Amino acid sequence: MIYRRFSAASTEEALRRLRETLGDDVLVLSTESEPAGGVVITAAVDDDPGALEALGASVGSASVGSAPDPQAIGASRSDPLLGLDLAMIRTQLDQLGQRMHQMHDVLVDREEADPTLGAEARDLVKRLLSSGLGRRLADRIAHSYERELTLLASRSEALHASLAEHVAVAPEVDRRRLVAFVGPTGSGKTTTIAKVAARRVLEGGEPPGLVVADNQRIGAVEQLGAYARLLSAPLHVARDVDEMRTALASLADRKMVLVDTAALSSDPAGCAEVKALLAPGGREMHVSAVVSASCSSRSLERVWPQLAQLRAESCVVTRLDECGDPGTACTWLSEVGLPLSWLGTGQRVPDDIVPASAAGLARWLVAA
Ligand SMILES: Nc1nc2c(ncn2[C@@H]2O[C@H](COP(=O)(O)OP(=O)(O)O)[C@@H](O)[C@H]2O)c(=O)[nH]1
Ligand SMILES: [Mg+2]
Repeated sequence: MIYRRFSAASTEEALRRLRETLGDDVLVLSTESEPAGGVVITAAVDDDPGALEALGASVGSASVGSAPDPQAIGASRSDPLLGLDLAMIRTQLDQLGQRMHQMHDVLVDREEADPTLGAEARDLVKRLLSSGLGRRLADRIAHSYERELTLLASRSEALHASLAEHVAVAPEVDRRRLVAFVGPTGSGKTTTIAKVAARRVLEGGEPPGLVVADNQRIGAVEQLGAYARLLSAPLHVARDVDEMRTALASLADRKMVLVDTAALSSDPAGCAEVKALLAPGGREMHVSAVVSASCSSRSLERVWPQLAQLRAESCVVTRLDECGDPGTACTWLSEVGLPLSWLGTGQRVPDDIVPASAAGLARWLVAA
């Protein structure tokens, strides 16, 4: 993310200047009035402006669109306004991350293994812990694994069965007609909708109806609109409850309708607004959380009350490709009792999404 502050005599003027500088795909973080008059807008923009185009270009193709090299981006950026050397900060964060991993490994090795587990199950615990899974959950999975090994033919079957017992999956979400995606900024809501919609079309299904209920992100309509055009999917904008009612009524004959929402932040008013906008969907509306696998357990815990308020029933975990450690998200899901629906494994639309399954989890959690 690149952050900028724009001051101007009026909000309109500040917005015009920030759009001229950063383009349309920016996120307004705050608008403050100056004591002496005028306003200051703080905005953020993804530090990979080419990503959206790359995604758009790859719809319908199996091979186009690869993730940008984060090192290259970091090395080429500095922020004169904030006086930050972003490349240096990135390097230091990388080094810090590596040291934390080393410390984590040392601690895991020192932890007392459950003496009731056999050697193979203890080894499984170690592998689960190193992909970020919580100790208690890892122990429970390992106990199930030992039991399943005595019942099932192969180790992988035993592993899948033990994972399925403790981390719920809900792959049938894509059979729901009306699904809204909610979650923090940049978690991948819009991209997930594009992936799900594009998969549906590539499988020969009717293009899903798309509804943008995101008043917060400048360019939100254009972002989903680009996919809607490519997929010949009807797109509706719902800025308020009446528009949502109208949008849902005109999409009533669609077999699938996907609703994009504004990002959840620490401001509870934002969550209340999302809730009000989704209300016309009634009981038919399935609410799916979208969180990034790179989120810390603290940020997941922080966002949970809002997801619970919105009655999230399942969860998409994105950015497995970047994080490689889905254990933190899985532990949180099992604690809050939210089933996993899809795994986001990259930026490409629609290739980089897989319905959640125990086998898929095993691949990411223990490379099995
Ligand atoms: N590497 C990676 N990037 C992703 C994934 N899902 C989304 N993104 C990227 O994350 C950024 C924010 O995604 P977006 O869908 O706009 O997030 P939203 O704010 O929740 O709607 C975009 O650059 C996406 O390409 C994923 O699974 N892996
Ligand atoms: Mg979005």
